[in-house]
Amino acid sequence: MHITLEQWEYFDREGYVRLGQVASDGQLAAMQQRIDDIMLGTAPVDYSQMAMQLDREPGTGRPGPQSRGHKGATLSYRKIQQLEFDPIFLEYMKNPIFEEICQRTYGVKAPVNCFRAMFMNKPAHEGTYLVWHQDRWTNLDRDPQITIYTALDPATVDNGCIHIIPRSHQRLINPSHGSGFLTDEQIEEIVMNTKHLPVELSAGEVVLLHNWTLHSSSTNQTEIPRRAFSICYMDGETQAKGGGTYTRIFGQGALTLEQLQSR
Ligand SMILES: O=C(O)CCC(=O)C(=O)O
Repeated sequence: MHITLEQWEYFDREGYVRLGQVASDGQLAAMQQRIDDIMLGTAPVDYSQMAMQLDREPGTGRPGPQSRGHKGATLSYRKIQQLEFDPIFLEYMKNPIFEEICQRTYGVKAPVNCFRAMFMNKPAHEGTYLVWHQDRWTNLDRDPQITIYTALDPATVDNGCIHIIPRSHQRLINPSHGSGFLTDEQIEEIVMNTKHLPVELSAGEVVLLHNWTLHSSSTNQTEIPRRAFSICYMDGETQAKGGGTYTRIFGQGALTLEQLQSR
């Protein structure tokens, strides 16, 4: 599988492009099972490495803190990060088509790190509204360019698929916000007057997103969970203010599955 010239042209113009099914059936099933096992606390992973956030904190009804460690056996997690420390997810992240995308973006021999490998979930009949934003972070000395977004379940408007604004990747809307979120006024002015595109996906389908493409997502009105795996790859030379260690995925010094498994 390769990205065609037409797909690259489409991505450059629109700020996203659909890549179809990338994972094999077996790989998709393994990721679906593994993420549930991680949530249920039964996966052979180092939970102290992973940031895990409940969709609703008991007692408050709001999302819980995003902090390291397991928060209880439930499928109602909102977000789980550091999935690069799981061999099943790491293997998927190393797919040659993703390497090809990184090489086109960051250079053929450039080292590429994982900025984040994140599970985003809208549990059945739950989920939280995610405000319109661009994926960028002011603590980094350069912006990551690409996110590979894989549906682990069918994603529909009714179960809270992401919505995007095509062609919004040409400029930063709110450069002073630490993580690219829009103000209420900007949402009113830009988002309300522009056509949104719901990105409905089948399980296993992948969309490549430019990090500056505006996106948002809503709650889940159905009994079908909306699980997704989002990988943001960044230039391996990126420096973070205050330090920060990131896992090398492609290029010299890349973490191998064997190294991960022998930890
Ligand atoms: O899955 C979602 O609802 C949002 C994900 C997101 O914001 C991202 O992958 O950057």
